[in-house]
Amino acid sequence: MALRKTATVSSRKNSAKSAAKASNGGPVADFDRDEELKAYREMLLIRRFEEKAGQLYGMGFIGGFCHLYIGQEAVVVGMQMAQKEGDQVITAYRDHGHMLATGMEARGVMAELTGRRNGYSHGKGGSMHMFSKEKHFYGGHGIVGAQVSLGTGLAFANRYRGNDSVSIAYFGDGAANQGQVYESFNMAALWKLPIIYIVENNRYAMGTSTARATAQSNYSLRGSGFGIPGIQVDGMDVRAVKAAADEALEHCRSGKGPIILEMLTYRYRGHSMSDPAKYRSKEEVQKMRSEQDPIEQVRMRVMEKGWATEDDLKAIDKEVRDIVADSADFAQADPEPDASELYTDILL
Ligand SMILES: Cc1ncc(C[n+]2csc(CCOP(=O)(O)OP(=O)(O)O)c2C)c(N)n1
Ligand SMILES: [Mg+2]
Repeated sequence: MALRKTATVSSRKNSAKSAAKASNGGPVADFDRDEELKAYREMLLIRRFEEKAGQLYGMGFIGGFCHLYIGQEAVVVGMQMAQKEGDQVITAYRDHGHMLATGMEARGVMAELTGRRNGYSHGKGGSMHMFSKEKHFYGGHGIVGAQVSLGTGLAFANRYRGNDSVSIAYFGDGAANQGQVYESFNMAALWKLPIIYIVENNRYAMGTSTARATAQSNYSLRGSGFGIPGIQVDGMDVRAVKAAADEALEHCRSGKGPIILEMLTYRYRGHSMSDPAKYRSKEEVQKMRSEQDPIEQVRMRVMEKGWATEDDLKAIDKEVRDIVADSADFAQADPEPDASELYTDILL
């Protein structure tokens, strides 16, 4: 599918591009060896962390909701590689990958998942409710679409304060049908707020496919009524995400207001830990995994270019596995919060 834009966006000449193209014909950033290996490591960290979270859930160490991000790693990693210090991130409940990408500690995220004292919300928030002011991560929200309005508020604050930070609000294809998204679009366009709206189009909202629920399934066009430009991005190719991120950040920082990036992506696991998986075939999932996996794409490229050997990649895998294993050990050894904490950190 060709790259589509609904309005003129900033010139592409500033971002590094190569002759290579993403699977939808869009541009890709020209990564050097270090960038490829950084992307590989960051995506692998998220994948291994999520696999471990899935295991701990199955063993009963994690209670409540838990939505895994496996398959979508290129989206947050490509975005994060383009961001600068001070840019804010806000997302929904499928949030562990976003947190790790901002540099939040695996130990603190895992301890929160297991409801322990040293978790990011002191064990009282769980999977969907973690925050880090230090890393500019504003949650973790369970109300579908709420983070879009909150993220618009963050952008308003940046504009009001006159800084050049950009707010990045992630939401799903299902959330894109919520009313408050369009109220937010209106205000963001009216006041030219520096915000990137990222639709993570993973094709399903719980068990409902976009084809069944959505009149306009090209989400990059959803801002056209407000004059908000949009770009459709191959969200399985981390270089395509980085190229789009560079362009979108430049657009926002130069005072042109909001922009939408629709990331064409896919989640491999169920919606949450309890998912009957009857709404799609195993073959569909397998096809995506074998043909478009974001981590495998980088692995193939670096091997082909001779930028890394099997052993180099194994060493990265080991380093990542050690971090994840350490986070799981830490989370299981960490005590639960004391009963006296029941009424701290909450609004009564
Ligand atoms: C306001 C609201 N309505 C309904 C729900 C129940 N719900 C939770 S997740 C979800 C699907 C959202 O899908 P999407 O936005 O595509 O995100 P994804 O899970 O694919 O990441 C729904 C309907 C909710 N949490 N909040
Ligand atoms: Mg979805």
